[in-house]
Amino acid sequence: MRKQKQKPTEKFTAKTPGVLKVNEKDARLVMAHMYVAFLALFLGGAAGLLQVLVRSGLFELPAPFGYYQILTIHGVLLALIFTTFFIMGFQAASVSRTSGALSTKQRIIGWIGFWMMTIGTIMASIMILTNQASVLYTFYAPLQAHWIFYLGLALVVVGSWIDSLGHCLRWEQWRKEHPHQTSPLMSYMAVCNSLLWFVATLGVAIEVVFFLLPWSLGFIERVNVLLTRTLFWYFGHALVYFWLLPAYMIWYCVIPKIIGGKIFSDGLARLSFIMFVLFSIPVGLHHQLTEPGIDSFSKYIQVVLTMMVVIPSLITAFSMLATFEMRGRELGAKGLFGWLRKLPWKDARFFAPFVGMLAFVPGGAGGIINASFQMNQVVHNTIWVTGHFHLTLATTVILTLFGASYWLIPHLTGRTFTSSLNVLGIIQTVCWAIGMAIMSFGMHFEGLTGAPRRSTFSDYGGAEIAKTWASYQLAEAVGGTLLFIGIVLFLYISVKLIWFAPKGEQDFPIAEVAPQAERTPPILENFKVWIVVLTALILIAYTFPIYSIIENSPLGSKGFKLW
Ligand code: HAS
Repeated sequence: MRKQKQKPTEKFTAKTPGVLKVNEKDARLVMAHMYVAFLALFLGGAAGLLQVLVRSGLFELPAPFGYYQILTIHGVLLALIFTTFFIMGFQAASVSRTSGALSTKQRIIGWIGFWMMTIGTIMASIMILTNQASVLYTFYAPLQAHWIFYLGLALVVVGSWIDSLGHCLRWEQWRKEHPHQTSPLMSYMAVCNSLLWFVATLGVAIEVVFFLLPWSLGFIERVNVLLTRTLFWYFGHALVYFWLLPAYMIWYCVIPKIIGGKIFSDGLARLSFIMFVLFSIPVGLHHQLTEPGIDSFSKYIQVVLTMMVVIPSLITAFSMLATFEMRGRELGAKGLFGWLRKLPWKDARFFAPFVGMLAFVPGGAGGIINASFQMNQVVHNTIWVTGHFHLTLATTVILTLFGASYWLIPHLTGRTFTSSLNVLGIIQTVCWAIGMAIMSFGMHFEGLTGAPRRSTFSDYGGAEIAKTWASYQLAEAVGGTLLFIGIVLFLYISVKLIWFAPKGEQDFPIAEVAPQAERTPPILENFKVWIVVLTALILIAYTFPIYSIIENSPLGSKGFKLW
């Protein structure tokens, strides 16, 4: 008998019987985060479009806007605001779905965090829009922004601590209600990411509260530039894993379900997350390998630790390939790569994250090049680095979050991801992938010839080398334009999923663990042990460089406003 073809609409909305749903009140909290995130995505994306056009020499910004102001809007709104709001909302949904509804107290905590972050975002955005904080998303001293900008960012950080506290409390409650059981994987992962975030943001909190804020208020005249930058990077590299881990939550827990398979190993997934908690933070000096005020041995230690933080990504690559292959073979795939043909290529919920995974192969390899002490001398402060993070953050992570929105948003709003929206989702992914391939590879190759990053258009006084950059910059403008079209398409799909798609029930897919997987070692759930190890690693990596920076610190610098 011929098997009946499944209608796409059913396929994309299929419900798993007996699964938990995100509680309705929690859904409202999550959606509030999504509204801010999507607004930030639109404004930040528009700033990105202007930027590539200006940088290619095709367009001049009308007064009073300046290139570095637009660059700050782009970086702050996309890298800091869009990501933090999306991730906090996504974590709340994941915990509510896998551990059960938040209690009233936990939900109130979530709302307090959300409003603090929103007020902070408004304060920082007003300062950037009125050109009082064109200091880029890394806000390095001695560039000095208005104090309201720093206070706004501090509120975003403290708000996110409060927000994620609610997620951790819900996980803790589940553990008390289910003694001696392994906690739900997705909630556990959300707790790992919250812990990583809390410990990492301590660095930037100290930088802002004790240095930049009093300095911009005029309470202190000078700041130690190297110390503040080191505190920033203590936070800054872990920040990239705070972005990456929600994508890995989706890869490990959701993608296997979408393809009809199982999680390869719960224990391996938890091990990779614990390794991220341990090794994400004591590696910030690899952003400062060319910094003259830090000794080579401290840099060497952190380069070694950076290679450790590559391992959990390799574990993840292995786990994903194993999941795909297991499922493919179950469906009768033959040969070494026959399983590839069995994957659901026409399902945007799978296709978008998969393209993200593919981008992480060159993106991750580029990271290893950056982290290699000598090779960093070639690429540091060139536009290669910008190419690197557009592959990792703006493709691997963002495409995964886009793909997740296609089931998460309708799940929360009580609508369905129809087959026509699915087709749009595939087109959106293709548009993004082509745009990013053109833009990011242009940036990588341009960077290898020494083109600087964080710089507006210049012909560098007619220098020969600058002439060779023109074609790359044109390619970046073409790629960047496609990316903006991708953002508009994604937001169009999201608006449909929020307000206009047909009402119905959309599944929040969560996979089960493969029956042949090993038992999860209980030690992986014992955060006390991991916090002790993490503290020891941070002390080993940072005690000497921080001591040495303070001991040998020069007078410090007054603030500069170069815009
Ligand atoms: Fe990075 C700079 C090193 C990962 C983001 N990085 C940046 C900046 C950002 C950023 C934003 O060591 C710029 C900051 C600034 O403004 O100055 N990065 C690394 C290393 C990794 C890495 C070692 N970065 C990321 C991720 C990011 C991100 C992830 C965002 C989400 N990065 C650096 C360094 C610098 C840097 C230096 C400073 C450069 C400088 O001089 O300024 C690693 O974590 C990468 C490990 C990843 C892998 C890939 C594993 C592959 C997987 C895909 C599996 C595929 C499948 C599908 C299953 C080893 C998991 C396959 C299917 C088939 C059919 C084949």
